[in-house]
Formats: sequence, C-alpha cells, structure tokens
Amino acid sequence: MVKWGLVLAAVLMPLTAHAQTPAPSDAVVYIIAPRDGQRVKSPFTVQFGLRGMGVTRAGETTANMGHHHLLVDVDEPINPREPLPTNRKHLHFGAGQTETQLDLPPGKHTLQLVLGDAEHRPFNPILASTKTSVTVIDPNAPKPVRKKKRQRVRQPRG
Ligand SMILES: [Cu+2]
Repeated sequence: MVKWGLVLAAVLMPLTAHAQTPAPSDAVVYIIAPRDGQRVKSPFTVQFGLRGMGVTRAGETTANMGHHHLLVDVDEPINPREPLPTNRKHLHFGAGQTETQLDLPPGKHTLQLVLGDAEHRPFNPILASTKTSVTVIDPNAPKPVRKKKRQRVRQPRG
C-alpha cells in the first residue's frame, strides 16, 4: 500500500510544476549547420549555436546555463511547464555537447534546438531555434543522368 502511494507521488511529481528557470531576454539558440533547405547524406553533423548563455551539463543549476536538446521531426508545440521528453525524437545532450552526428532515413526532416535547464525543462522565455529543414539523400537512388548537349548541326547556308 505504501509502495503504491510512492509510485503515485512519483507520477504526480512532474505535474506539480515549479517556476520555470529564467533566461536572459537576449539569449538566442540556433542551428549553425546544416543550413535550412540543405541536402545532406547520412550521417551528417549538426552544430548547435548559443548566444547570451552558456552550455553546461544536465543537473547543473548555475544561472544562465543550460544544455541542448535536438528535436527531430517534432510537430507538437513545446510544453513550457514540463521537462522535454526523452525518446528518439527528443535528444538530450546532458554532457554539454555542442554538436552531434545524425543518421536519418532518406527524405525530408526538420531539426529544432531547445535549450533546457538542469531538469530538462525549457527556460522562460523558451529558448528554441527556428526549424531547419533538411533533405537526406538516398544513397541508393540512381544518380541523375546528365542530359547530353544536343550537337548542333550546321546547316549549310545558301
Ligand atoms: Cu535534457
């Protein structure tokens, strides 16, 4: 019985939201590479950019510091009151990394960076990059055939 109470408490814990961690209003998080609209081959490098704040490890509560999260093909809006989920679409860089290698299947993908506090929650205001769209090229797709220039046949004038 006591055990169940503890489990319930653990489940409800994230709902009892504490105040969001403040971020400087001029802080900016952005994706350095790849560029929006770029065509890439997997695996490719994603470089994380941050201005006005510092990068640290998860769990580190120093003011004006946080760690990066890369959202891959996430359409849902970011919930400012909850920690960012951990799954294959929400990647945490809790060791303070500022870049990663991504291996995505061919096709269109979107990438977005979100800075999180010590407990993986978005800052207030939310520090999220604009979404970068990339197209991963299929390595097995046949190469586009170059059209041969038509040879001009000179018509003899006369
Ligand atoms: Cu995190």
